[in-house]
Amino acid sequence: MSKHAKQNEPLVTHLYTADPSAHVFEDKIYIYPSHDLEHDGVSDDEGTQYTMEDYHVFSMDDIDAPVVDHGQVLHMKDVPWVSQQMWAPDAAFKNDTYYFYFPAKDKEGIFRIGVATSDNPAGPFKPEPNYIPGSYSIDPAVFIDDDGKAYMYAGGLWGGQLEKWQTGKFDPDAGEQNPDEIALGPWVAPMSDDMLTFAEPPVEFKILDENGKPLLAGDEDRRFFEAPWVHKYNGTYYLSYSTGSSHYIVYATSDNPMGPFTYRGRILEPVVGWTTHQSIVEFKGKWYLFYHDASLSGGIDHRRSIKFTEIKYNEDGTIQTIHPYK
Ligand code: FUB
Repeated sequence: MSKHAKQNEPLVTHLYTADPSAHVFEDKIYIYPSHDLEHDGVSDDEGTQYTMEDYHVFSMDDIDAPVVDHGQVLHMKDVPWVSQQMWAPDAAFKNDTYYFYFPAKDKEGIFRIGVATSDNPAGPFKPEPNYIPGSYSIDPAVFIDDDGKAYMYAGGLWGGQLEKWQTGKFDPDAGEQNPDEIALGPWVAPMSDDMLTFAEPPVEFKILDENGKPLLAGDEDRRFFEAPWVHKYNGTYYLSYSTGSSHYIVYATSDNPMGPFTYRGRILEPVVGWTTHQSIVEFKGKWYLFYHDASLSGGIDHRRSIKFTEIKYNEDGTIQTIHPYK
């Protein structure tokens, strides 16, 4: 089943899809989203409503071409360490291999990040038997720099459990930060050459304000919540992310892929639904934001649809804010 891709319209209508990570592989756009299941179960701050179990991969030969569903590429039952909730994934290409990264809860109910491989960007993907040692929380995004070095970024508050790792160990009782504490940032880890493990343990990095001071936890319009994504434009590293409770996609920049990053502004105003999650990719000389909203399901937050729109940079490198329904 496929329809022609159109900006700001659902790219997929026969399934609910979210958290699109878009990449250009083999001259096409490949999209690696989550797959929202239709259910009427519990909805809470832990994200229990996101009971996803598998992944599909989609591709577009061009920006207005039909969207092709390559079918189920990985299912929970094929991953020995996973107990539930296969959330926002990403993919990368190196060593003539396609790597698919996905977060899920392990048998202890702790979010970890797994990896699966294929020789085809459309999968299917064969999972490694265990999660990546040292990985935790959700929303992995892998960025490969011009020198070939790869970095994984990840993290997400609340249901994503990031605040439970503040001591370096998982504390199931750890609660939210106080508003005047320095906000928790995402973590970054350089990947080993085999792309299956970390070359160095994950380190948290901060997002700074215009005066070089770390953003505070109470700064909900700007502080990191989830969905980190890094792209490079004119030699600068751009970290985009969701602010969660205030529902913005914002960005921060750095001259170092390991951070820290400085907050720069808003990319996407709130969409229909609680969550917002993005990726940014260059294709044929233009830049695109892939995102999701819940308009296809009439606003049911765990039945989302992936979309895309073009983004524009100003001369100074800032990104123009997108109003998704204007
Ligand atoms: O799709 C499940 C979770 O919702 C993702 O991991 C978050 O980024 C949010 O979109």
